[in-house]
Amino acid sequence: GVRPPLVAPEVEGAAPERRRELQERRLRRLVDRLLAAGGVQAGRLRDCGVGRGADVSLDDLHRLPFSSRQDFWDHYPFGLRSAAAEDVVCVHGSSGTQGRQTLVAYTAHDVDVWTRVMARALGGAGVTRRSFVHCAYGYGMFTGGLGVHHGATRLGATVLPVSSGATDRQLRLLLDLRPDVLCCTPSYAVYLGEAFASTGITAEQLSLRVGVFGAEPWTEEMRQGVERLLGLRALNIYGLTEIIGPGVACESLDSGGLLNIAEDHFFPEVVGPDGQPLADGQPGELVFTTLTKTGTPLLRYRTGDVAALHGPASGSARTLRRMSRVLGRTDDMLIIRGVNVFPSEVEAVLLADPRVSPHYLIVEDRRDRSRPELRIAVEPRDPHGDVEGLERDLTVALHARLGLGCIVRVLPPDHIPRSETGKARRLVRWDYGV
Ligand code: ADP
Ligand code: K
Repeated sequence: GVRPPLVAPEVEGAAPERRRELQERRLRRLVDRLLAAGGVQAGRLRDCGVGRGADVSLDDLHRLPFSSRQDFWDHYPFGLRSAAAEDVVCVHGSSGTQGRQTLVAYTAHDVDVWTRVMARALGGAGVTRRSFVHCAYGYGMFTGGLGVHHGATRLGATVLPVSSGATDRQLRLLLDLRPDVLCCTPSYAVYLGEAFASTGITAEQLSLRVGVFGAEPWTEEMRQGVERLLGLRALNIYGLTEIIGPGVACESLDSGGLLNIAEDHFFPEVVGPDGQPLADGQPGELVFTTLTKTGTPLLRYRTGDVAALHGPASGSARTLRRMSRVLGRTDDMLIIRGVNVFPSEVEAVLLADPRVSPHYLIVEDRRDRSRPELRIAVEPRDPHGDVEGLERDLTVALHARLGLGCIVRVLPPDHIPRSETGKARRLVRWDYGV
C-alpha cells in the first residue's frame, strides 16, 4: 500500500511516552487557563478541589468534570469563551443537527491549530503541493469547507472552494479541472457519482484519486459504493465544531481502516452511559479535552458520538492513537420494542445487498405507543427488479442482524429525497399527533 510521508513527523511519529508528557503539560496549562477565565468550567473545577493546573494529572482525568453541548446552550452565545473578545478572529457554528445553534469562538492560535491538524489529515491522504483539491463541503459557519481549505492551503495544494450545491457546475468543473482530491460529505459524493453515471461518464474517465469524506456517519458498505462510483480511495475524516471542526481524527492511506486522532491537541476518552471510562476496543461516547485551544477550550467535552478507541497501527510510522468510525450519535440511537439500533447498522444491512441503491430513509414510527415500528424505505438499483423478493430478503437480513422485525418498502427510483447540500437526513420520527 501507499505510505504518504508524515506532514509533522515530530508529532505524528513521536514516542507515546514523550507524547504523554506533552499532553500532561498541556492539560495542566488548560486547567490554569480555565480557572483564570472564570465561568462554568472553572466553577466545576473548584468544586472538585482543583485550584491550579498542578493539581491534576492525566491519570486522574476521569475524576474531572465533563462539559457538554447543554453548556453552550445555557451560556449562549459566548459564555464558554476563555479568551478576551479582541483576541477572537472568527466564529463558527455547528450545523444544528441537534436542534439549537452552538457558537464557538476561535483565536488566531486556534485557527493555526486547526490548520495544522487539517494539513496532517490531508497529508495522510497523500495530498501535496502538487494536488488539486475540489472542496465541496459547505463554506460558511459550518466548519467543513474552511477546515479543508485551511489545511490544503497550508500544504501548498491548489484548492477550489466550490462549496456545496449547484451540482451541474460541479460536474463540469470536475471534468474541466481534473482534480485528484475530492472533499465533501459521503452522501454528496454519492450524489455526484450518480449524477456522472446518469450522463454516461464512468469512474475511469474521472481524475479523482482520493476522497476525504466526513461530517456524517457512513458505513464500510457505503465506502465501497462510493469508491466504485467515483473510482477513488475513500477516507474517513471526523470532527466537530465545538472541538475544532474536521481534523480531530482522520484515516490515512496507511492507517489500517481506523482514524488517527490528533491527540496532541485533542485528548480522547470513551465513556459508558454512567460516565465511566471504557477500555480500548469498547464502543461508547467519545469525550475530548482540547489541550491547546485558547478561544473556547473544553475539558472532557461529551460529543454524543459513539466510537471505540484503539492503539496505533502496528508497524506504522504514525504513533497516534486511533478511533473506529463513528457508529452514530447517542441521540440517534433508536430503541424499538426494547432493541437498541443505530441507523448505521441499518445502512450496513441495506447496502450489503447489491440490489439496493445508497438512498434510504429510516422512519421511527411511534404513532402507536404500544407497538413502535421501524419502517425502512429503499430504492432498488434496477427499477424492473423483483420488489417483493427484495422486501422479503431485506426484512430477513435486518431481523438476523438487529433482532428486530422491520417494515421494509422498496420505492421506485428517485422517490427518496437526495442530499445536495451537506449532511443527509436519513432518520425521520413519527410520533402520536404529529
Ligand atoms: P452538528 O452537530 O450540528 O452536525 P457539526 O457540523 O459540528 O455539528 O458536526 C459534527 C458532528 O458530525 C459530529 O459530532 C458527528 O456527529 C458528525 N460527524 C462528523 N464527522 C463524522 C464522521 N466521519 N463519521 C460520523 N459522524 C461524523
Ligand atoms: K479580532
